[in-house]
Amino acid sequence: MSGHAPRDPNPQTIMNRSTISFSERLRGFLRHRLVASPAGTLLLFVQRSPLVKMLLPEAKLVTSAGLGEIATWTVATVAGLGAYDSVAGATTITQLAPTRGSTTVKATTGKNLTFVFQLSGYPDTPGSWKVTGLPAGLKHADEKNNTIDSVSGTPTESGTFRINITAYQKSGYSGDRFSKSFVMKVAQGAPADPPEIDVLQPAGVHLVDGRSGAKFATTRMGRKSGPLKFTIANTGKGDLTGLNVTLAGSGRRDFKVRQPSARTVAPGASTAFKVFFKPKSKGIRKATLRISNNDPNENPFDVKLKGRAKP
Ligand SMILES: [Ca+2]
Ligand SMILES: [Ca+2]
Repeated sequence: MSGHAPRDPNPQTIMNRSTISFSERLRGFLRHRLVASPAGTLLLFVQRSPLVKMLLPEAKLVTSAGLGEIATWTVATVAGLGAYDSVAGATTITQLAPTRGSTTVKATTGKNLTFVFQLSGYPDTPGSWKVTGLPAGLKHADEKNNTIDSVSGTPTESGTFRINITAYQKSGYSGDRFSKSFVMKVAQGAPADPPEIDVLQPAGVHLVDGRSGAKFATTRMGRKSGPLKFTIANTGKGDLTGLNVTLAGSGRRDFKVRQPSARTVAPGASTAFKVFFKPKSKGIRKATLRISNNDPNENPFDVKLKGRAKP
């Protein structure tokens, strides 16, 4: 008999107090597994082990005659034969929703997901839960003292994610633990509210991405022309974000840009920026004005620039 007082068995247990010695020994074998109540441990073992036929009579024998050594020998043999893992398998974390029983969780960016999971086969209620590997946009409910926990939200990144869930016997992620991995497959969904970029120069003239051009007045080499003002409007339903203006092409050093005053434009709003011609060499100078943005089909938005430099 071990020195400390045994805990009260779970009411549902089939065992009585006379099995505590056996149970304590069994608990010793399984101490790295998620086991709490000694009687509960034995119950799990008896219920779930493939060696149930072998063990159940032994347990009864222990109960009636107190022959703990036989039971201990049996457990040691079971552990040695590799049944140890099947004992651990009695406790499991399963998916309740959206796909009950599956280890794969399917999701789509932009669509709400509620992933519910449950710890079963364990006599105690987990004190705390930990979830790692979630894609952006999802949040762990972080339940306390609950056999059921969940993750919900709207995924914002697509891909395949390995989600690891751990149930802890006690609060603060302590005590015995049990972990389970799930594969979350997040498909790319169409943005519900895309932005729509509209670039105007001069005011009132709508430019076409990759085709339209803007021409500067003839300028002396080394001098700076007057500015051409470009307006960026958002005629879509979602925010136009990530605005950044750069220059490309052979004559990119012959022009100067000032970044738009706003990097994000709300639906129905606009911002503006200026471009100057400051040629370093004579003749016709060309470059491409490149507006980075998050419009689904006009990123980057390109405009051809042209100017003539005189000596
Ligand atoms: Ca567009
Ligand atoms: Ca457009």
